[in-house]
Amino acid sequence: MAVVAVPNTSSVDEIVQIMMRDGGVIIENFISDDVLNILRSDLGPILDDTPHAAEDTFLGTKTRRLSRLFSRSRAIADVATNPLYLGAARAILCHPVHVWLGTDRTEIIPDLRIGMAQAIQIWPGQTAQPLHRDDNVFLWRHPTHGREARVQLMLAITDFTQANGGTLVVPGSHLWDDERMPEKDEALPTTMKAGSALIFLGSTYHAGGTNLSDAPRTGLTMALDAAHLRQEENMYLTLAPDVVASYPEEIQRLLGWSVGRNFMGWIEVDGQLIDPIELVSNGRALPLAGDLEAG
Ligand SMILES: O=C(O)CCC(=O)C(=O)O
Ligand SMILES: [Fe+2]
Repeated sequence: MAVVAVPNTSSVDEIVQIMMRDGGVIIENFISDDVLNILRSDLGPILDDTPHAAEDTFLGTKTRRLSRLFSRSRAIADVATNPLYLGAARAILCHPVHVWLGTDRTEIIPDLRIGMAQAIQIWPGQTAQPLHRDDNVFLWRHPTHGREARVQLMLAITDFTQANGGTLVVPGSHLWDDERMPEKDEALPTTMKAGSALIFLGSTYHAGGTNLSDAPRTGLTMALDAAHLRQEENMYLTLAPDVVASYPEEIQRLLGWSVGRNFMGWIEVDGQLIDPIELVSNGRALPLAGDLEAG
């Protein structure tokens, strides 16, 4: 058995149908060689200088994780706006809901947000991550009855193989409840050529695999999320870092400068996913400088 792979000429409907049945699908030749080469040349040198993550259970100590990607390669925009990815995420996440505004029964169509983006480079010797669901960040409950929170992408920057830690996926696990434990022997490795991508639901159990090869495996992951899963007021744009820093830590955390055990709210600094409170409390400037010029 293998994760189902389809050509990039498939329709959004075909892709969504497979995702809702299996939890994920591979799209062959998801991006062009040109975009792939730009991603490699923009991110490769930064990854070369990025230390391995320091946390061993989930993030891996032989794994490099690089975020803030929109300030590191403009080609990330081509990944986010790929019509099959964006189209599938819209079809899965943007179901209209109805609310009463006084006597008006108003239809609201949920929007999408990019929830995270990260290059993940698994080095030889790294063992597999624990199987998990990426909608854990929202503490989403299952079964979702079709009400999903997140549509995740894993783009192969190098070839993904069983030997080099190609993402492990448990087909059908998006339908399980929260009592059922995922078993390692239920997972299939994602094998795909560089430029192809796995798209999967936030409710699908998966994990980075063990890299038994002699070269790093590089992937680029991104989440498109239901846009309402956020703070209502955009504190990050309206409060200057020094104003936030002038409040007690309890207020800083309540405002959102914090991370939970469910990984909600991390920032990437020097390859580590850290609690933003660390930057606020030791006076380092936020937001962090990027590597791209604006404009
Ligand atoms: O690197 C991979 O293949 C998967 C990584 C992953 O699932 C995660 O870090 O949440
Ligand atoms: Fe994950």
